[in-house]
Amino acid sequence: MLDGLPKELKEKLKQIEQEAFLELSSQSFDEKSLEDFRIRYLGRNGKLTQILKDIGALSPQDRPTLGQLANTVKGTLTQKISELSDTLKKSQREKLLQETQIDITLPGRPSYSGSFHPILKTMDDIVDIFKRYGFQVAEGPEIESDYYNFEALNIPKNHPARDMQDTFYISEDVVLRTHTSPVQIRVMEKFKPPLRVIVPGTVYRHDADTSHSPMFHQVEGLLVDEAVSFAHLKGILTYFVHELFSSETQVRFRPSYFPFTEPSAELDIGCIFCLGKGCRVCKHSGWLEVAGCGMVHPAVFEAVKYDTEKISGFAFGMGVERLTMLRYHIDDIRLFYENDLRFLEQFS
Ligand code: 2U9
Repeated sequence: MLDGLPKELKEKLKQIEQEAFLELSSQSFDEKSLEDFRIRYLGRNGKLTQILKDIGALSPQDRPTLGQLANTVKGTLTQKISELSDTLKKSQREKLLQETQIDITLPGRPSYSGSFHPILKTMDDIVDIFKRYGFQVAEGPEIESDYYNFEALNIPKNHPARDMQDTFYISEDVVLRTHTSPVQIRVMEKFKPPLRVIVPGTVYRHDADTSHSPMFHQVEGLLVDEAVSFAHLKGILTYFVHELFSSETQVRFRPSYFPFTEPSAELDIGCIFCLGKGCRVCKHSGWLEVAGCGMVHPAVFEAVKYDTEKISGFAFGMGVERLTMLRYHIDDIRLFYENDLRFLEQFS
């Protein structure tokens, strides 16, 4: 059926087709050489493109048949190139997957989650209990004036109680606070009674051994109102002990002395380890000291210009390290500050 068409073009087309398919089957291609091949045959100046142009110049009778033949060759070649290109891409993808393969049978790395430091945990637990009794949280500066840390709390200069406190002096009138009590003075200066405040904070005393650290934490409380009595103090602190330890825990109030409270007492709880039988922790007394407390001294109220005829109040203070050591049976205070993860992880 191709008889009568310009022989040379037909022969040339056949030759190009043969040549192209021979090349395709005898050579292995990569992306670049395949693209070169495509350009050589099908590019703007490619061999096949050239033939198509030549066919365009044939007479209208000869053009369709040879044109159809050329288009078939072009179609087959395009299809073959596209197949080869797909195969190349696929094997490239597979190679990449092989190289970047993840071994899903390897054991995973554990993820560590942080936790609250036991001191902070105890401090929060204590504060939360008092919040439920209507106390509000107050905070204040760790660097204090002699006035707020001592004078306003009925501890004048040369008072023997200043020796009890092992103060760090920054200058003659500026100290690192030895207790959080100056915060309650500042609160009373600002607000009128009735008042219920709970004051957690860091304090400093020049003291260090297995149960004392130069930096430690306290929670102090203050309640001021009309007709507040020692019975209220006993009631609230007994409830508190039952919530922080257990409802079975025994309490006792033992007379003591603090310059800022009168009368003053130490709060003891029945030993939580031997339940009062006597052990090493309670030094065979059956009791553990957990807080100090008392009725606020009138001299303290006078310093903040409260009317001592109208109001009265109670205050208490506790060392957070000591309570945490009791709660978790820790026998060396220094463990709290080393930040050894093996220690801290036990509280997560
Ligand atoms: C004001 C008036 C009175 C706070 C109090 C204690 C007793 C007490 C110690 C417990 C262990 C300190 O951490 S510790 O060493 N605290 O014994 N604290 S009464 O009394 C106040 C506070 C503020 C205005």
